[in-house]
Amino acid sequence: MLRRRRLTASPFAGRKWGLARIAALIVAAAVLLIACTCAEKAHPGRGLSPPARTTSTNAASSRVVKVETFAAAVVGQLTGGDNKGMGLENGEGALLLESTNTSQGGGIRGIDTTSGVERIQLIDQPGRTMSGVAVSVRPGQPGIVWQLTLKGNVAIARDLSTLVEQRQVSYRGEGWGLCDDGTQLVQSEGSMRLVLRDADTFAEKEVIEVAGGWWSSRRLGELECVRDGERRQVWANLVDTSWLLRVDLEERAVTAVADLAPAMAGATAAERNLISGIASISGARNELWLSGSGWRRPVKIRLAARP
Ligand SMILES: [Ca+2]
Repeated sequence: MLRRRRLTASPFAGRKWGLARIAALIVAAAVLLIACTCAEKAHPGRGLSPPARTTSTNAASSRVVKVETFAAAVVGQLTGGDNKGMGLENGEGALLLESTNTSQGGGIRGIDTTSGVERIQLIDQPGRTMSGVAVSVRPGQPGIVWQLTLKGNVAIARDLSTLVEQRQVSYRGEGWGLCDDGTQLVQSEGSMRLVLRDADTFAEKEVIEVAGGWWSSRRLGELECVRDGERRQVWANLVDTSWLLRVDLEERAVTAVADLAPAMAGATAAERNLISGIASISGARNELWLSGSGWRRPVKIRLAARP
């Protein structure tokens, strides 16, 4: 009773208890603050607003690896044809296919590379400017010749044997170069992008941004798909230059550049910069058919490594 009274009667008893509680609360708050600070360091984004949603694209940037440099020399010339055909492409047999644009309209023609004789000519696209040409051949399926329109937003699918139009497919953007790498179509559109497309439906599958070198500010024009063993590659003309770029489609990288100027003796600077057609030659890895203002007719060139 006495002790209870003494405790309760002490003038400092209640204040001590209050101070102890305050001290305990301060310590607890300090511990909580330290814990929160540590947690924030471990998870910097915790407690913050979620980052803005990023736009998802299917564009894959190309890489730059060791780049070979080639120089071109003329080793042959067609006895027929002219330098105006666009989208040169290897057709069936020794036929060289190219887009034609006449006052009657756009079309396609096939020139025999051995005789230089024009074996087929169709002018069936009035009002359209035709550009890139690609040949798509798959086992067990009829071959297709795909042909682009420069600004018509329409691709023409033709029978490989007759070149007669079978159907049309619409697409967005401009159509410049086109080729088939054996698994898909590769299209350029007047930029540094390569558009990969399904070879049967023409549907867009993926876009490759070709960047990383002095060519980054240029534009890709005419294309030609080639194989180096199992590697799928594409030669592309750099618009308004006399240079070709080789892009490895599996590495997503530029692997070579080729200077065509040495193969255009007598051409003016402006003529050297107008390349309109590139076609591969079966069995000749470093040889190509080329057409452009630097020659009167399509020429066969050989690329040799420049030291
Ligand atoms: Ca071509």
